[in-house]
Amino acid sequence: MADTSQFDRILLTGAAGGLGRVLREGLKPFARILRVSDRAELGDARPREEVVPCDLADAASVRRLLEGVEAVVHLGGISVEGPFEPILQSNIVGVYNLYEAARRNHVPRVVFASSNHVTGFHRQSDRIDAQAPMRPDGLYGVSKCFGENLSRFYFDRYGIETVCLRIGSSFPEVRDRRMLSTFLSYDDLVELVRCALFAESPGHTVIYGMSNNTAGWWDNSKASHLGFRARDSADVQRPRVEAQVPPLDPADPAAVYQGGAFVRAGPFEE
Ligand code: NAI
Ligand code: 15L
Repeated sequence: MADTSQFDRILLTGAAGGLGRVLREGLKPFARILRVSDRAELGDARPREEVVPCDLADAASVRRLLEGVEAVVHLGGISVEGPFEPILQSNIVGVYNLYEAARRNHVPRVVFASSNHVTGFHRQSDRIDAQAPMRPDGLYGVSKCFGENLSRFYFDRYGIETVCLRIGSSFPEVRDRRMLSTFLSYDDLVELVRCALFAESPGHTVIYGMSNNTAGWWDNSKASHLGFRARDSADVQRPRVEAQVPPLDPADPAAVYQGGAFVRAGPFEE
């Protein structure tokens, strides 16, 4: 895949979500047709779009969803910590269905929205890279570990390339002090996904999704072959955030660990 070429058809799952709405526009230049999917309402198809509703937990539907697709940007799933059953269906069964459908439909590349919560129980005082041990901070993080490991298996066994994006915090603006380290601007998100789609032979690569934040905890040097260069930084928002958001008690686990409040979420089951 050359850097300047367009894909014929890209599938975007989770297209009704927060990041899906951003990438629904942001991916348009890269494909003749963008197929957008979600189990939530997506509205009418826009120019150069196909709208295909689908529940990721339904294997037969997911198999049809990937027909005729050259690349998948997989955002669909539960995006926060919570009870196990929905995470099981959307993130574990769902990602398995997606990779099985990719294998059967000969889809060569997936960009997988993983999460910083795969390593959320590393300390904020640590700098880590993608080879640091997985230390998920909840069931949601565990489900993203499953997705990353499944994608590794599908590369080693079937040659399906995946770039796993361990996204930090991608929102319109920095909301709290932790996000001064984890922030990924929407423009940088689009650029990161572009790099993941067009990189020459990425094989199986894991990269943290963050802007150029001075306080960042993650070293992406082992993913430099993707060519991702963040243009934005949380730093410019620091004065506003520090004026508006009081610091946490330093002993609060949310201030100690990279996963923030996720490390103390739940339990959700009796
Ligand atoms: P979101 O919760 O706004 O969107 C997720 C979408 O997935 C929703 O539209 C939902 O309807 C859909 N979905 C859930 N289960 C489904 C199923 N079984 N079948 C079909 N669709 C299903 O989340 P957001 O913020 O847009 O995140 C997108 C992806 O990026 C998620 O996978 C999330 O885990 C990941 N991520 C996001 C981060 C962020 O800062 N926004 C940080 C780290 C990871
Ligand atoms: C995530 O994985 C979530 O999807 C997102 O909603 C944020 O909570 C983000 O991590 C974060 O760590 O800020």
